[in-house]
Amino acid sequence: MAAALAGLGTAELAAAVLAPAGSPILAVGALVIDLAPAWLKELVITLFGTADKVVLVICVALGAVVVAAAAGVLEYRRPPIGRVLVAVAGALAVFAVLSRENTATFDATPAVLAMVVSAVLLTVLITQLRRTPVGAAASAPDRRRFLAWAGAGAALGVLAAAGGQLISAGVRATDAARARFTLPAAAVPGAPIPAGAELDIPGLAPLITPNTEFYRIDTALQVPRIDPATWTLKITGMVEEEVEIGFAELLALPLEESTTTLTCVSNAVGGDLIGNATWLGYPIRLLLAQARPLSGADMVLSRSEDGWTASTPLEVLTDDRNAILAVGMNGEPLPLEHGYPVRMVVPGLYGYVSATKWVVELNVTRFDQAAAYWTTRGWTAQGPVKLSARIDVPRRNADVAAGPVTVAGVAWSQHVGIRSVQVQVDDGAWNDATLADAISADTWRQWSWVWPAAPAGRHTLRVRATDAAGLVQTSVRRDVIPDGATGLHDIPVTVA
Ligand SMILES: Nc1nc2c(c(=O)[nH]1)N[C@H]1C(S)=C(S)[C@@H](COP(=O)(O)O)O[C@H]1N2
Ligand SMILES: [Mo]
Repeated sequence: MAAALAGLGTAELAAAVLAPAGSPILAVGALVIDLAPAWLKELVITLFGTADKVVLVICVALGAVVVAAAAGVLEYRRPPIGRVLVAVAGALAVFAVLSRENTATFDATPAVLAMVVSAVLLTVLITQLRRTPVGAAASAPDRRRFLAWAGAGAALGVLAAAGGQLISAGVRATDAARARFTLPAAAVPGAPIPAGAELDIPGLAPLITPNTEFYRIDTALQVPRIDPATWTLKITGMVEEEVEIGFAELLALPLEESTTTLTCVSNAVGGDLIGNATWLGYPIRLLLAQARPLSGADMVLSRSEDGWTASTPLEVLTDDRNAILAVGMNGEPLPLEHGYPVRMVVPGLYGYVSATKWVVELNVTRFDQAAAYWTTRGWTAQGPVKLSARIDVPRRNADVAAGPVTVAGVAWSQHVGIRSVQVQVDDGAWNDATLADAISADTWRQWSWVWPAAPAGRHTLRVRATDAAGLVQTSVRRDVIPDGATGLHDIPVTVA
């Protein structure tokens, strides 16, 4: 285990200095993400939410420790099987690195280094262990030498890994470029946010979600670090003319501001994988118009720098909704984890079929000719956001005093809009909530209702929304797979 720690730590340092995509642990983790079935991904998100990535890295590291322990025992009992195991693990790491998008042979250097350092130290340690007589006292010289080497190897690994984190060169360059970049002003300001759009109710989700609180979902174990100076977006495939645009050219176009709610297909009823932001960007329909899609095309497969893809109906990107290539989020350059330098934002579609972060290509194609990342893993090819509502206040299991109690939350039916929201107590009648003003049909809408809370005891509060087209939210409970959850959000509360 000390030998593995020394090897993997050295690899982290080498990755930071030489090959940012070369971390063996992160590459194996990324491979696990790509191979994981939809149910497992769901389970991990349900259990750990946005901490899913930390959990994965810990699992891969624990896996490495287990393999290392096995290699140690085997090398002691039946050499060279331990070294063979190290070589197999190293080959797996090399394969994982090379299976990533945009990696070159050179990126496998840290994994090879990890293998060599681990194998050499393993050999040294086992040799010393063999010299130690069975049952030797802890103070025997050979035993002490073995422990000193093992300790030094482990310490070297930890120090190297920590050093790697500190000096991660690629990371710093992108962060500095983002820090220098000031967002251009909007040529077309967004619809003003009405004063009555935000209710002043403690505990209610803010109308605009601050960037730092915005949910994050993606397959990128390592946030792609893109140098905006080299970033380009290509429009390819079934078009009359391929178009390529760089970052400076994009910023020089008349950018438009729009407030749009973004939500994840994995958002369970009542869940928090949803946020609302004011985005700055350029309409995708105008870029597509330059490329002139061929008749017969019905889908745009957008691709990120790290090879993730989304399938968006061409129609949605060419109609008059605010489908944009976004560069700004709530007045700031896109945060790195939300897609810097450029991402897509498309009102009315779940993120997995529309909201490509770190976007570099729009491939105009057909649904019967190409499939996106999640479509090949059990999710539907198209994913319109479902009408839904959530109770934020009171909290689940809250104790409230008898008398008037404010019940409040948000409701959304993107690109259609919300007509009404109703609240039910236990199995009673539906009561109309008061709606806050709408920003647009593309954003969530806050609502509130005052509940004359009585009698004392446990009660269930339930919410349902009706969209602007008259569709009433269904009470049928369906899981998030394959195209988004349905059912009504309810919470238990106790009246004192
Ligand atoms: N490159 C890339 N873009 C991506 C994803 C991804 O895994 N990779 N995930 C998508 C999904 S499933 C969602 S819900 C949204 C989430 O965007 P956010 O993390 O900014 O909230 O991003 C989308 N864009
Ligand atoms: Mo998602």
